[in-house]
Amino acid sequence: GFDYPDWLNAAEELTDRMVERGFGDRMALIGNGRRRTYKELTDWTNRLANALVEDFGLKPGMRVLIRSANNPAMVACWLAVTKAGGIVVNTMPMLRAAELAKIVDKAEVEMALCDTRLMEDMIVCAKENAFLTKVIGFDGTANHDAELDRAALEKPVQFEVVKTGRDDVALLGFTSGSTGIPKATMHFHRDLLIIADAYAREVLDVQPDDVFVGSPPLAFTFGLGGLAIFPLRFGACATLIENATPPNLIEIIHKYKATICFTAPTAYRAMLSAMNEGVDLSSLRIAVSAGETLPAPVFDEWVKRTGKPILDGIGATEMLHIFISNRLTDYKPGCTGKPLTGYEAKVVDENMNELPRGTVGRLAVRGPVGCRYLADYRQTEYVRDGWNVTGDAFNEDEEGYFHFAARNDDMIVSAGYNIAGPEVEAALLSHPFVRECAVIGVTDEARGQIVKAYVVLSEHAIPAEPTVELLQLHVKATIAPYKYPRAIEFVKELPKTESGKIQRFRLKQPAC
Ligand code: 3SK
Repeated sequence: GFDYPDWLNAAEELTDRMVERGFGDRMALIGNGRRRTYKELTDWTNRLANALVEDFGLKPGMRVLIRSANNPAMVACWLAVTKAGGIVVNTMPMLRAAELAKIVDKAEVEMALCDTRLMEDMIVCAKENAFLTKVIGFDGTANHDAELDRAALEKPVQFEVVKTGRDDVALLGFTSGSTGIPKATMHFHRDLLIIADAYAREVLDVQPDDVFVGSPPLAFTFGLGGLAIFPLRFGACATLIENATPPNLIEIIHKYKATICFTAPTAYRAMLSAMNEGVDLSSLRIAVSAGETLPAPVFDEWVKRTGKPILDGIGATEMLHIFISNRLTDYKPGCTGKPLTGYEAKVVDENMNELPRGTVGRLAVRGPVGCRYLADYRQTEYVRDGWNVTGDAFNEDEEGYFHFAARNDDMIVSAGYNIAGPEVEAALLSHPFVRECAVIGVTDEARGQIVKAYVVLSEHAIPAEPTVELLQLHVKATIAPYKYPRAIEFVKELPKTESGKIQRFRLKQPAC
C-alpha cells in the first residue's frame, strides 16, 4: 500500500529527510556548471523558503507560479515553495503573457517566481491581473544574483517546514489536452510521493547511483517526476540542463554518464538520426518514453543501436504520472505494457461497460492517484464510477498488455472503417524518407472522412508527387491498404506543445 503519515510535506521528504537518512554527502542536483549534494540542496531550499516567507509574504495555501526553463534554480524554488506550504503552478518558459494570464486567472495565482531572463511577459501578465501582486525574480543561471537569490543569501539554513496534511494540495498541473482549453489538476503532497513509490520504484528500480537526464519541461508532470521527484526520492542524482534536447541529449547522456533518460518518442527518433558510429550510450540503463505513443520502428532501431529497449508507458497530467508501462523484464514492442501494481485498467464503451479483449474502446484507470480538476465541469466527464476515463482509445490483448490505438479525437472514420491515426503514422515512419508525421481525418464528400498525412521529410527525400505515391504504396504494403493516406502534404515542421506532443487539433483547424 501507499501509507504515509497524516502530516506530510513532500518537499521535506525529498531534502531534509534524505539528509537525515544519510544521503547528505551524495550528489542531488547537477546543472549550470554546479553540483550540489543533498545537504547543499536542503540548505539552499531552506534559505529560499525563509526569504519567501519573511521578505515576500508567502503564506500556506497561496498559489505560486514558477516560470523558468529546466534548471537547478527552478527545482530549488519548487521545493522551497512546497516546504512553505504554497501551492505550486509550474509553467513552460515559452508561454507568452496572454497564455500566462489564463493560468494566473484560473489558479488565482498571487505570487510569481520568475527567471529574470523571462521577466518581460510575466510583467505584462501581472499588470493585467488583480490577484497577482508579487513578481519576484530569481537567477536561473549559475550566478544566482537576483532579488530572491540575494534575499535568500541572508537567511539561515534552518527552516521550519510548514506542517501540511498528506491530502493538502501541493501542485496545480495544467493541461490543455487536445483541445487547447486549459484545465488545472490538483495534486496532494502524498501524490507527489506515490508516483515515485509506484512507477519509479517498480519500473525503474532507482538506486542511489542513478543519474537522471531528459528533456520534458518540469512544468509537465512527466518532467517533474522524471527529472526531480524520482531521483530525489531515492537519493539519486537529477541533471537539469536547459538545452537538453536532441541531438544534445546524446552528448548529455555521455557527459554525465546518465543511467536513466526521460523523453518523448520524437526525441528518441531524432537521437537515432544524429547517432553516429562512435556514440557511447553504454551508461544508459533505462530509456523511458511517454507523452505520445512510441512507434515500433523507433523501438526496433533503438534496440538495434543500443542493445536495450525503450520502456514505453502512458500517463496523464490528471493521474500525475505514468500508470501503465512496460518493464525491463516484461515488455512487448509496440505496446504500452501493463498497469502498475496498485493500479487497474480496463477498456470501456461510452456507457462504462467493459469491452471484450482485443476491442478498441476508452481506457479507464483507477489507482492511488486520480483526477481532481480545479473548478471544472469536466470533472464528471473524466471521473466516472470511480474510474478515470482518459482521452485515449486502447485495446487490451489476451495476455493483459494494453495497446494504444489513438487519442479518442484521433480516430478517423472513413467509408465506415475505423482507422487509428497513429497506426498510419507508424507505417509512414517506418519509411526512411519520413522524419516526422501526423495523421488526421479530413472531411470528404464521398467517404465522410479521408486519412490525411502531414509529413516532414528526411533530408534525402524530395517533396514531389512520386514521393507521395511511394509513401502511399509503402503504407498499403505495411498495413491494411484501406488505411493508406489518400492525401499527403509535406511540411517543414509539425505543430507541437512544449513538451513535444504533436498538436493534431491544430492541423485540423482550417488555418493550418
Ligand atoms: O503520457 C503522458 O502524456 C503523461 C502525462 C503526464 C505525466 C506523465 C505522462 C507520461
